[in-house]
Amino acid sequence: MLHSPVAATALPQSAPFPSLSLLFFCFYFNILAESAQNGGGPRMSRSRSRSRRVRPNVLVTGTPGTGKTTMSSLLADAAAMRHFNVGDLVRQKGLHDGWDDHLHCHVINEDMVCDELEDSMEEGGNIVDYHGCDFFPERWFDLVVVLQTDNSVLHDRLTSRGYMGAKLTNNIECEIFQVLLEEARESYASEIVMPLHSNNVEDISRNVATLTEWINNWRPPVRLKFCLKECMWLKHLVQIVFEGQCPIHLLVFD
Ligand code: DAT
Repeated sequence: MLHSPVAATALPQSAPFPSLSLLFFCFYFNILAESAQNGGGPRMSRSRSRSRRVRPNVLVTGTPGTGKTTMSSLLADAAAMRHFNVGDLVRQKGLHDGWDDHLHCHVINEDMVCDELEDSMEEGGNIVDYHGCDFFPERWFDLVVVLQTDNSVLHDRLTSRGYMGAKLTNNIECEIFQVLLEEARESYASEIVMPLHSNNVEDISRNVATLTEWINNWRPPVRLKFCLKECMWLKHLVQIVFEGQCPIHLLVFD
């Protein structure tokens, strides 16, 4: 039988298993990629360790009055998650830099809020509800829900809450121009941003059911993560299998 001369010379004697070689290089670059991810970017700087959470974190955002707190609290009960209402947390723990007389609200201290939430977020199983989303570390969330309400419905909700003047106008405009949806899409991967209507009680029930199912079906993303020690162990195993003749060039590990 004739053999192709190209094929016969293409593979050096010392490396008869190029696919395994390739595999090891993949592991190596995986390590590099992991370390770059853990240290990369300003929003990753709060913690260098990659999360090992087994339950997801969900951010529920939207203009004030769209129903974040109502929906989040029902969802927390239905899916056995912790609910953090960031507005309440800021008031209760004093995570602010004083009072804004113009907008009649506290000036939130974003760093203090993130520090307060960090440990819980690392554990997973949290629903965070807040009318802003661009200052949280991106790595915290597996799903970002943006609640949306028709302007006339929202207007009635906000006036019955006592909003008036600039505060009322700003919030209605915020909803008209879909500011929170845009902020969410700019701050998180578009595939994890989920806009949901929140006009009536049927919407609440449907949203809670949809999100409960999503949470219960969530599995941690599979990440090929090999540390150098594990790779060396694998190299030794291959050497034993091939009776001391390791066919793989492992220059990157030597
Ligand atoms: P947010 O947390 O976004 O400020 P909320 O949960 O406090 O909003 O709700 C504001 C008010 O509107 C409150 O009285 C409950 C009501 N509400 C919220 N979502 C609703 C919905 N989908 N249908 C009817 N009423 C709703």
